[in-house]
Amino acid sequence: SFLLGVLDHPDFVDGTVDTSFIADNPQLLEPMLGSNRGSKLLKYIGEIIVNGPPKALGAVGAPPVAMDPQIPSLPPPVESGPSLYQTYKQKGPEAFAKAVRGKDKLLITDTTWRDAHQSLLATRMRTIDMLKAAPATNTALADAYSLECWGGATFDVSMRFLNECPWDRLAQLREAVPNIPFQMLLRGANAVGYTSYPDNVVYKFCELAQQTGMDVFRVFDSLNYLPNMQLGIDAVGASGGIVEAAVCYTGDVSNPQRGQYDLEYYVEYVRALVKMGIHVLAIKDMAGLLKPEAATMLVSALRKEFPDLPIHVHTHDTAGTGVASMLACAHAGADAVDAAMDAMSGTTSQPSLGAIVGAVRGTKIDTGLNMEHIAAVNDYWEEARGLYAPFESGQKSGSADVYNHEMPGGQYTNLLFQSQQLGLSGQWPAIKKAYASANRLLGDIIKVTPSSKVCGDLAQMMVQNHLTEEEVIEKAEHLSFPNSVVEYFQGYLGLPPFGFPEPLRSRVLKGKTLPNGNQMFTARPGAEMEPCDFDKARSALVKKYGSDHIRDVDLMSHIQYPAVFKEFMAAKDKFGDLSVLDTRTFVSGMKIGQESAVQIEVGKILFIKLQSVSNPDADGIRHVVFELNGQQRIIKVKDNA
Ligand code: 3PY
Ligand code: ZN
Repeated sequence: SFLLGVLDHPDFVDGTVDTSFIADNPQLLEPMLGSNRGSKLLKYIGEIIVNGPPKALGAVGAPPVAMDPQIPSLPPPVESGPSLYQTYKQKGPEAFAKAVRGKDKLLITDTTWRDAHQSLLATRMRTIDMLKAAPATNTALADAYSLECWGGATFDVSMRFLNECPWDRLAQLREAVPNIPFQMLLRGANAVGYTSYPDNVVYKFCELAQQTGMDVFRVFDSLNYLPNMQLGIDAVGASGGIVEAAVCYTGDVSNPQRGQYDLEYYVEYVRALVKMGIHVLAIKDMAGLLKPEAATMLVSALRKEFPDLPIHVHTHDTAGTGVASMLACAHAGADAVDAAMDAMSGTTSQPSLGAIVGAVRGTKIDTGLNMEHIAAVNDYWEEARGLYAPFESGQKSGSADVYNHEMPGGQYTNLLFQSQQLGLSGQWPAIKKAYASANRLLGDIIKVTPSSKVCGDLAQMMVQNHLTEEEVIEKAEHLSFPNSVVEYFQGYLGLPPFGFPEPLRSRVLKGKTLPNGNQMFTARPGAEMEPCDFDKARSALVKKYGSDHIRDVDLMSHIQYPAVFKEFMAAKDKFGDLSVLDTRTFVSGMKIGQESAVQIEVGKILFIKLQSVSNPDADGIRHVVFELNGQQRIIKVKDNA
C-alpha cells in the first residue's frame, strides 16, 4: 500500500518525479493495472473536455441527447426445432441453404448494426450500444435469417474514427448473440477495403472472420466483374462460411427505355454465379432502384430458372418504395429480405422491419417474428439514435430523384452532408445532376463501393470546374482527372459489363502506363499481385509492438489498413481501450459534477467523477480534476483554442 500511495501521488501521476525505476520494472504495476487503464481513460476524457473530439470524428451535428437509453429486456428465446444457426453450425452451409429455401415464411435480415448506421450515421455506431441491445435482439430475432453486423465500411471506420478493434467487436457481439446467423458484407477481391488485395489476404481474412463468429458472407463486386467474384466466393467457401453471392442491381428492368441492364443481363449473370458454387443469391440493390414492378419481374424470372436457389434481397428506402418492393419480392418467391429496426430505417437506410413484419402478419408469408419483442428492441434504438445526433446527415425525407442519379445509400448521405458543409446554395442539386452525367461518361456502370467513389469524384470535378458531359469528353486530354477515375480506366477495379467508353478512356489514359508497362489490366487486377508474406509482416509488427499485442487478426487489420492500424495502435497505447466508454462521454466528455461508472472488464468497474476544469495557465494548460474510484486525479491538457 506504500506503493499504491506513491503511484497515486499527483507528482507521480504527472510525471514530475523520476519514474524510470517503475518504468523499468513494469511488474510492480500489475496490481495497479486497473487504475493505469483508468488514468489513460481520464487522459482521453480530459482531452475531449478541453479540446472537443478530434475533427476527423466528424461530430458536427447536435450534441448527443442527455438521456441514457433504457436497456431492453426480454425472456430468452423459446426453442422450437433447430434454428438456422444450429443448422449451419451442425450441418454446414448447404443444409442452411436448404432450410432457408424450405421455409414458407418470409425471413428477415436486420441490418441495424451495419448498413443502417453506415447509411444514416456515417458508420459511427459503437459496439457498446449494440451490446446493450444484444440480449433482447437475440430473443426478438431468434427466427431471423441473419443479423448484419460487420464488414462494408464498419471495418475501417471502427479503427479509424472510433478507436475500436473490429475483430473484438465481432467476438463480443458473437458472445452476446449466440443463436442468430451473423452476416457481413465482403467486397469480393477487395475484402473490406477499397482496392484489390493479394489472393492469400482475401482467403486469410475470410478464415479469420469465420473463426471469430461470422456465418453469412454477402460477396459482391462493384462492377459485377465475375473474376473478382470468383475469388471472393472461393475464399468464403474455403473458410466454411455461407456463400451469399450478390448480383448488384442498377438501372430499371421494368423500363425498356433504360437499356443495358435488362432482365437478360441479370439472369445471365446469376447463371454464371450459380456455376461458381454459391449457397444463396443476394440481389443487392444498394441505391434503392428496385421498384415494386421491377422486383416482381426480376425475382420471378430468377425463381423460375433456379427453383432451389435461396434468394435474399437487399435494398435502400431512398425514394420511399422499400417496403412495397420487399413485399413484391416476397410474393414473387424471394426467401429473405433486408430491413432495419424502425428507428434506424427509412430514407437511405433499409425499409422498416416493423412495417414489413406487420404488413405480412397473419398471411401465408408471416415472418413468425413477435411484434412486441421487435417493438421492445426498437424502443431502445429510438432513444439510442439520439446519442448519435452529432453524426446525422440532416436528410429529412425520401427523395425519388435517386431514380435519376442512382447513388448508393451510404454515399448519398455522405455527399449530401459534404455539400451542406460547403454552404453553397444549389450545390447538392448540382452534385446529383453531375453524378448522373459522370455515370454516363464512365459507361453507365454499377455504382457501389468502390466504383461509386469513381463516379462521385468525377461528379465533384465536374461541379468544381463547371464542366458539362460534352466538355469532359472534348477536353479530356487536357484535364487533370481524379486518381480514382484514371485507375478505373486502367482497369484497377476490373472490367465494366459493357466495356469502357471511347474515346474518353483513350484520352484519359493518354501516355499513362501501369507499373507493369501495359496501358491497362485486361484480367483480374489482383491476380498479378504477389502473395502477402505473413511471416515477414508479422515479424515487423512484433518487433514494433511486442508479441503480446499482435494476434492473427491484428496482423490482418495491419495488412489491409497499415496507416489506420498504426494510428489505432498509437491511440490505444495512449488512451487504452476506448470502446468501454459510453457514447456520450466518448463524443463529448463529461460535465462538472457528473459521475460515470465505466466497466473495463467483467467485474471491474471504474467510478469516474469530473470535479473541475481550471482556466488555462500562461502556457495554455488546463487542469482537469477527476475523482477516480474516490481518489483525486489531475490531468493536464493543453487547450488548443
Ligand atoms: C459497402 O461496400 O460498404 C456497401 O455498403 C456497399 O453497398
Ligand atoms: Zn446497402
